[in-house]
Amino acid sequence: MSSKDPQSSPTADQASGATGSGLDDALAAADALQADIEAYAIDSADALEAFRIRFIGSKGLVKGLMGRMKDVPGPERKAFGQRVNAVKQSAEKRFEEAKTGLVQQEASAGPDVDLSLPPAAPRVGSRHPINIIRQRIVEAFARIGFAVEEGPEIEDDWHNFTAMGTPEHHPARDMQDTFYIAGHPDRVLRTHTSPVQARVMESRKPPIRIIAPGRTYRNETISARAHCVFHQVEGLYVDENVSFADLKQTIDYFAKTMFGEDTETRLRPSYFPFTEPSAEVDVTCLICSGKGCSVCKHTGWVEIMGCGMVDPDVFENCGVDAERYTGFAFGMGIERIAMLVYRIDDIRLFTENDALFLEQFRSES
Ligand code: 2NM
Repeated sequence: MSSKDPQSSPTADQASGATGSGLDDALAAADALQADIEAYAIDSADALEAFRIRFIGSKGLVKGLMGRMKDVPGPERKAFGQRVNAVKQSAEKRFEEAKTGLVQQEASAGPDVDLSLPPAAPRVGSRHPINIIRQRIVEAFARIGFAVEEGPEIEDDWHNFTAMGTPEHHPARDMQDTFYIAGHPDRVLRTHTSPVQARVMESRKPPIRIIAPGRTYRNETISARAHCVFHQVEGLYVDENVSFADLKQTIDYFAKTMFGEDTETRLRPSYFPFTEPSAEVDVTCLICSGKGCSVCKHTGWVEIMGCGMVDPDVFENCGVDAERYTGFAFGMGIERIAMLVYRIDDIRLFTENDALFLEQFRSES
């Protein structure tokens, strides 16, 4: 055992041998062993265990020194016994001190961590799909000179309804459709972002070329297709000689930028209180490219927005000279566009904050 120990020394090993003669030899062996005990390097748990086996264990060198008792003449055995005891105690003391030192060293080093390793990649969140689509819409219009405008979500009746051609007893104002602020009959949660455009027209002279993205509210029964909180992007272009052809070109540019160069656009006549004429915009189905599928209900077309030429009454309400200026406006639901782009079949997913749903948009952030 001792020959395998890297710290074994020939001097100490003699302590276990019975080659010496008399008290002097035995005491010399005790001194050598004492010196070895003091010099032994204990810098690890393994070294501590090796120390214990070598010196204190049942087959250790202290035991071996004890075996020399028979070589010591009778009258001197008591003194030698005391010497062996002192050696034994010093070995045990060193053992305990080294053990305590190692435990303290370990505690102050903390958990078993390799501080040279690079840190684990931080888990970052992903952008919300509504935000991703909103930004893509905004960027498409920014490229052709539209500036972003924002406004309050709590609106007054004038900007949300009256100025927009929705008079006092219009069904859209019904409690069933609109959230009114309790105790404030004149205040509503905006039902569209059109009041943002109304405020810009009131405060600024044409040319006006803006888009108004933002959160809107309608008192709808929540289902897979409808929610009471949703998002819109509306656009407005007012200047001299703005025509329906400008509207068509702008819409066509947007559809191709948003959904791909092969996308075609068609307009169907429609009605809005704030535009005349008004139209609904369809694009060739982004899923089947017009061949027919369940998303386009086998028509090859999907509706993406409404638009029209701003009604002169709306201009007059907002202080724009309707004799001099014309303009077009459009509006779309961000949820609707996001559902088409990402093939999401339930609008409620946008507000549930299901981590597995949201994580799917990580790569787009
Ligand atoms: C739509 C459809 C058609 C619209 C009109 C206006 C304003 F303020 F200029 F009169 N803003 N947005 C508009 C026109 C919105 O959403 C489906």
